[in-house]
Amino acid sequence: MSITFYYAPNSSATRVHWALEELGVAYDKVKLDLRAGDQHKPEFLAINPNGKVPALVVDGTPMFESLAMIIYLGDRFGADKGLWPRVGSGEHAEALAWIVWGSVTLGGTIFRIFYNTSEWFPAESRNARQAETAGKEFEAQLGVLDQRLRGPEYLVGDGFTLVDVANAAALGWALTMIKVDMTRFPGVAAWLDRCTRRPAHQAVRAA
Ligand SMILES: N[C@@H](CCC(=O)N[C@@H](CS)C(=O)NCC(=O)O)C(=O)O
Repeated sequence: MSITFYYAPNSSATRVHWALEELGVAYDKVKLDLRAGDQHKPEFLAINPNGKVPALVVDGTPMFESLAMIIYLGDRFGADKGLWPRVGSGEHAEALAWIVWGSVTLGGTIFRIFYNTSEWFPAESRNARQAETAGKEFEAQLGVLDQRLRGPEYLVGDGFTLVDVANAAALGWALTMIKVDMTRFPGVAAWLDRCTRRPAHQAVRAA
C-alpha cells in the first residue's frame, strides 16, 4: 500500500493530516508552497484539477476534497484502530451525519462569515447583513453541537473518532476569526480542548 499526502500547513489539509497521524498509517508527505503557486503546476493539477490542497494518492488513485479523504481513510483503516465505526453499523450512519453536517451545514455558515468579514476579500464584496445573519446561524449551530456534547465526551460512539478530528479542526480554525463567548457552549469548549490536546494534533501543528 502507498499513500502520498499533498498539503500546506494551516489549510484544509490540516484535518486530513491530523487523521493520518491518528491512524498511524505509513504515508509520504509533499508540502506545497501555495504563495509560490505550486498548486497550479501541471504535475499537481494532474492529481487535483482544482489546484487546491489537500490531495491524496492512494495506491495510484488520486483524491481531492478533505471530507472525502477522511471518510475514505475511516472506512479503510479506522475501524481496526478504534477510530471509526464499522461500515453498515448504526454508529457509521451517525458518523456520516455528523461529519457531513460539520462540513456542509456548519462549514457553510463559517465560510459565509469568513467571506463577509475577512480582509482577504475586497470591501465591496463583503456584506454586513449577510455576516450578521450567518453569525446568528453559527451560534444556533454551536447550540446544536453543545447539546450533543453535554454528557458524551465525543460526537459518535464511546470514544474519539475521525468525526471529532474533522469537526474540531474546522471549528478550531473558525474560532480564531469569529469571536464567540464560548462560556455559553461549555460542552463544545471542553470537547475542543480534549481533541486539540491529543498528541497527533500537536504533531500536525508543528509540521
Ligand atoms: N473543499 C476543499 C477546499 C480546498 C481548499 O480551498 N484549499 C485551499 C487551502 S485551505 C487551497 O489550496 N487554496 C489554494 C488556491 O486556491 O490557490 C477541501 O476541503 O479539500
